[in-house]
Amino acid sequence: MRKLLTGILALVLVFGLASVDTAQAALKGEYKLTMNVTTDTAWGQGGVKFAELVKDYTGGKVNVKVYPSAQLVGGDQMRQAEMVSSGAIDFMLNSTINIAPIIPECNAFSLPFMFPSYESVDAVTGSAAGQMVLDALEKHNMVGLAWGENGFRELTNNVKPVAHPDDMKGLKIRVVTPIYIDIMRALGANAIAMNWGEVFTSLQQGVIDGQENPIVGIIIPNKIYEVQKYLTNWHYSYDALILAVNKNVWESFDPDIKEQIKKAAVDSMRWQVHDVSRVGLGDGIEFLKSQGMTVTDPTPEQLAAFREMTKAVYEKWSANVGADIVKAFEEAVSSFK
Ligand code: X2X
Repeated sequence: MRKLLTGILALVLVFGLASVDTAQAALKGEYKLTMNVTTDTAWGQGGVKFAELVKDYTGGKVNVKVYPSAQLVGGDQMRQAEMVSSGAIDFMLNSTINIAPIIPECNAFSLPFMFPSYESVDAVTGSAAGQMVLDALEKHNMVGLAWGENGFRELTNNVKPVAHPDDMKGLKIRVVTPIYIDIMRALGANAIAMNWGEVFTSLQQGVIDGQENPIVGIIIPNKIYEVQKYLTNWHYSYDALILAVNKNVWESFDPDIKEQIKKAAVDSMRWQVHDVSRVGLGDGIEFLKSQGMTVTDPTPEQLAAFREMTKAVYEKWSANVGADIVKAFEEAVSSFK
């Protein structure tokens, strides 16, 4: 009897330890998260917050390390999604713009003048329309955990105030993705494709005249006002962020860890959108003026002219995105106009 009990105890111990071992072996010492911006941008702060909350909610079991400034991809921001898809990188906090070359559904956010307000953005990201984009990630071996925000992209340049498409003729504007190249060309500008990491120096050296990016998210933290004189507050395109993870990495987590990481994603991104990105827009514009920038708010008629000139681009790229997603976006947007 004693022998039997000892035997059972030994078995329990061996199997007990083995199962603890496998659970722990499944966790890596470090999970890499890529971003192509610095940690002091609104976007970057969201990535840092996510890593902190993951550590907190998993009781230190999961360690996410943030790699900013596209350092894991040699500065090539478009490669991040591909590397998370293949598993070479675990997590990304990435712009839909940078994901779109492999997942065209992401271009739905970049369609010119799609969103009139933040409410209309939230109507998309908080509904089945946004879910359609996240589902598209799954087909590429990634799981979308939460939406973050880079923001409405505003135009800056060094040549003249831009209030109407006529003002854009010949301006050399840096963009990063094919849909924006088409938009800039439709408006008469010369579009130049370039990674974000090279933009500040190129503006400084006059290689380009202008660029487009969100005010609070990017223009202020990157001191773009030091090398740009004019800003056009035209909300021509909205830039959403997706916090995503490689699917095999995701499946390797047990249900408790999944729940804790999902909560860290939702909480950190809610904070990033509502307490960082959307705070201080009015002050931000005043700040840019105090730094010597001239800020132009196009009139409704001028905005209509921009919209009219980019209509063909909207139609062309809708086919690339997929008619069903564009329709779902348009319906969500019009419910909140
Ligand atoms: O490259 C840009 O303009 C940036 C930083 O906004 C993106 O990554 C899309």
